[in-house]
Amino acid sequence: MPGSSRTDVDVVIVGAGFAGLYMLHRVRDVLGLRAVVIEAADGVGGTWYLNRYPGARCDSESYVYCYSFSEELLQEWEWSGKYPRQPEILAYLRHVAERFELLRDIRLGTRVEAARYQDSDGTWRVETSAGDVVTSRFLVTGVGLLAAAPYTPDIPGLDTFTGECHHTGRWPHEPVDFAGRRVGVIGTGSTGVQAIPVIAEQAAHLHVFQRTPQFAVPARHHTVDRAVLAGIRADYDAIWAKAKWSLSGFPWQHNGRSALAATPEEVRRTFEELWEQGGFRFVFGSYRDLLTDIRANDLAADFVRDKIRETVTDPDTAAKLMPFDHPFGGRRPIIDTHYFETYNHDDVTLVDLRESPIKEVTPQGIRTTTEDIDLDAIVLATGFDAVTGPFTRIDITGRDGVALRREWADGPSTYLGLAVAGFPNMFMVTGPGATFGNLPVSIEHHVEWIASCIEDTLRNGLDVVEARPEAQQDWAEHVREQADRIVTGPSGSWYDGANIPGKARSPLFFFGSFGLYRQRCEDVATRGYAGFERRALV
Ligand code: N01
Repeated sequence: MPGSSRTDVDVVIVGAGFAGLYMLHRVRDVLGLRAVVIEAADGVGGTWYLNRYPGARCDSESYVYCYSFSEELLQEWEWSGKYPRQPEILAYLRHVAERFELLRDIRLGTRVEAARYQDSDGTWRVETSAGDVVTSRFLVTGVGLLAAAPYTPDIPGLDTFTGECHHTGRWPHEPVDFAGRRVGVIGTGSTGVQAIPVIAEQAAHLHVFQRTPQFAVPARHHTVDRAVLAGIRADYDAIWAKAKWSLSGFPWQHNGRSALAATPEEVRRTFEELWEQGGFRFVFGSYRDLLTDIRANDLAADFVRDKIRETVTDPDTAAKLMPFDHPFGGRRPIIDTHYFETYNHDDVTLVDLRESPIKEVTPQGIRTTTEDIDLDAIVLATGFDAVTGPFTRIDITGRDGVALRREWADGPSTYLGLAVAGFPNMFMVTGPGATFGNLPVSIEHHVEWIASCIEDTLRNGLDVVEARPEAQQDWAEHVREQADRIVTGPSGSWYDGANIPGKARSPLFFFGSFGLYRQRCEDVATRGYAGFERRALV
């Protein structure tokens, strides 16, 4: 594959998480291009380097939360449990970086501050926090959906708090000891729900500050039985084939039936079985209309609310924990371990912020409209400026000096979540408008698609590849149609930007299936990268 000596490298890759590591391997070791990864953190791992909060664990099953591109890697890595904890995933990604000799082309501790497309010669100038500039033909972002852009709400007095205060997405590398301390956790999304039971075990008293109650399904975490693992390893080809063409990146589908056609007893039995199995099967391996027909969805929502009622002994607390304002799956489904049970402990108190909102943080703790709660530590599990935030933190300018931040001010628009009109030779791994689900499956797909597009462009002697505005417009409409089709679609969470005050609200994902999306990307490639303009520079 011909590189070009006009630039420092052929490809600059931003971020050294799942996406950046594989992208580097693909363009450097498979295509033979010169590439560098630039990563702000001091280690590889992306999300899993940064999110070290107590209880941090993946909620996709370990055997599919990994790369599939290397049979040797699949066969040699031993997962310890059904769901991998953060240190284990980080160890896995470090292993990948070492095994494929990636580290020599990764610049750690260096932030990409700006990336500017040069109209004159069709190259990118990437400016880093080290004060230098790297030039390249292609720019590929592997900035992730969340971790690069933690969100801290603007709560009056937060900076006056004299105790310890940490955002879960920027957790210290040294252990934080909550033993004997009064702790407050703000936020009950996936992160808070994972952290709360673990912090409750250590703290003298835990106050949970909840604004929106959430649906959560038990994980049923357990260690992996060696015999089960051997079976999985022997069957990996079939497992990946299923996952790649599935609804959401997992190797199973819904049961093909409508919840509305089943008797109440059958529905109950099906839900009970899935509840016992734990994890995302309850969401994606259940009835086919669970996420598309509000009447089917209500059956699942009622079932989960019943479980909360059964689990939480104090009826008043149970009532506060039950969501009624959004459909099941309308926000990102949460997988928990002993979350609702935690509220049965005497030293755990739920503060319902809808009844008594936070007025301010004081030097001693949190003041709500009804009481002062003294705390030694505050944990901000308050989420992220998701999907677009990691991009808008970088000053990216495309053709004619147009800023990506400005282009996306009213919500992002992309072609397939992979490219943006006006930003030639820039590709995004899991950009806005792509699928959302078991992310390593999306990431591998994107990396391979992008690498093939670059390869094909260079092989044809072309210099520039750019999404056409009309193709982008069509895709944006398709994304919106799919979001509307899902009755549980975005409803006031990071899924559509609603969690960030002032952020434009628009669907940030393609809510059609992974299979549908993969097919569309394959068709585009087969038709000579239809919807892209490719040209040689004269
Ligand atoms: O963030 P969130 P997260 N006052 O935005 C609350 C992934 N993830 O970090 O709902 C009081 O979901 C906010 O309240 P409300 C996963 O995709 C994956 O938990 O806006 N509360 C909410 O409760 C997940 O979806 C794993 O009313 C305030 C919480 O903070 C995504 O990360 C594990 C507030 C934020 O919830 C984000 O999850 C963990 C305020 N001013 C996370 N502002 C895996 O297992 C915000 N909140 C792979």
